[in-house]
Amino acid sequence: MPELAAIALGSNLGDREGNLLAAVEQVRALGVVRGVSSFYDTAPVGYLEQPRFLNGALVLETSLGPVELLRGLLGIELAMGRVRGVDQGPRVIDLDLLLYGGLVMATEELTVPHPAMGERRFVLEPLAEVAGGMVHPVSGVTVGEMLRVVQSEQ
Ligand code: PH2
Ligand code: MG
Ligand code: MG
Repeated sequence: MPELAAIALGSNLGDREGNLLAAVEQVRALGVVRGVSSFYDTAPVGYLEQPRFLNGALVLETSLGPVELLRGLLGIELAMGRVRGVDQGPRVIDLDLLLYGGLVMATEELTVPHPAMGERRFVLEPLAEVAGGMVHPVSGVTVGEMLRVVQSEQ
């Protein structure tokens, strides 16, 4: 049974828009892309001494299991030349698995839902465009409602 997965995209090195578009094309190898958000120019959060990001989100219908999907996303990051440097630091491409249907899991390799998604406007704003009705399986709150909460805080 295929599942709907929500994936966040970010880039703050090189041709940011080209990088996000190339990543979307490569994600098509992992399933059927059901929606791609607009891209948002955002100030860096966390580690501040780095260029601004371009962030987006997509919804993927996939028959891959969650860990296979995660490994597929990491493979795209590597193929696009991502080098692991400073934690939270600059990157050509970052693909984060946010939600995988209603699955809740936490292992060393993968935690879904993504633990920080509810605090990150740069994640929720694009995600709400393509998956506003998706429900966070722990809180039971929709993505659209989560966005309204962070908008009222930030
Ligand atoms: N990603 C981070 C750290 N900080 N800030 C913005 N605006 N966008 C990001 O994608 C981002 C960040 C680590 O993954
Ligand atoms: Mg990230
Ligand atoms: Mg990441």
